[in-house]
Amino acid sequence: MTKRRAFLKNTFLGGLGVVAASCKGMAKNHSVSSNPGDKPIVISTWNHGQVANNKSWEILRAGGSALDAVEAGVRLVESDPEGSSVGLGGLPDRDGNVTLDACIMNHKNECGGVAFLQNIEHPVSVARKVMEETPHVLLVGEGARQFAIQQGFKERSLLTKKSEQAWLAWKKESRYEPIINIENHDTIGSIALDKNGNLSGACTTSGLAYKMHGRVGDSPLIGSGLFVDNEVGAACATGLGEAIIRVAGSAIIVEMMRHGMSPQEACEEACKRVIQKHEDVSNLQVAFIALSKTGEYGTASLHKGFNMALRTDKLDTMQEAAFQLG
Ligand code: SD4
Repeated sequence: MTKRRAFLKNTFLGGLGVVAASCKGMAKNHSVSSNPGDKPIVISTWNHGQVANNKSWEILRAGGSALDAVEAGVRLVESDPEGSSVGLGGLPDRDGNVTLDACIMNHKNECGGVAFLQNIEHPVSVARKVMEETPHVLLVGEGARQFAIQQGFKERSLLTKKSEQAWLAWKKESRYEPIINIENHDTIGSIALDKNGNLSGACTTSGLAYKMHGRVGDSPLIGSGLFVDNEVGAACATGLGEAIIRVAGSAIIVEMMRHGMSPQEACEEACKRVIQKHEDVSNLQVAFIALSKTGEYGTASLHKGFNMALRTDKLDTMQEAAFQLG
């Protein structure tokens, strides 16, 4: 750790009334970490993050921008009909509608998002259009759909036979009980640092399966599902959106990094914050990934089971997150 980082970290933690030692040893497994100076680099959530990373890597290796890389990467996952929590084939809400949330943010703090969007396969690209073509940050529902059509996106049904059958089976009992880590393919969040040293991120999801109609999670919300500050670093979240929003998960990670924490320490501290703010976390999963301006990375979750895909010039691998609860 640099002297400056150590000084900033201790000052910041002191201000919070937290001792620096509390960051150490709180995770139940080893800390993943860091690789300063290794760029380009891309990190993404869950196993399907490797699919996204491979696409992003083609762009990054050729000298392309982090923004183009993360968009292209997560689009592949949006189009995979086997993925039950993103785009095509995503499990619907409790009334049988597939509703999508996504956002994107670049190295200039420009950002765009869509929420509660239906019948458009690539919400992340609509989010990018919101960022680039409108004076706004977030469009929702019917307005977002109309905007997408104006921008040339085609409508299609995103409910597949498989996701419809799963919904019909769920409807027999209609029990609304989100359960953690049932399947390892969830929201895709991706963060990249390109050859020019610029950071960007993207996040896209169909949200919680069988949610209330109209429910929006953290994934389209800048500061919750995703945050990028090119001077410092970027973070992205997955898991129960309501819990992530309550602590502004991605924004606080970037702020903690600004004040001297490593991406790993900041992700762990954000998990700790979620635990502090909830009475019962036994059935609540939240996970974060983070990347610094210098190419250090980290990942942490509340419960065991979350993993992050990592791609650099030397590495193409999955990393288990450090988890807080046994
Ligand atoms: C949401 N955060 O809509 C998303 C879902 C998710 O792992 O990431 N699940 O709350």
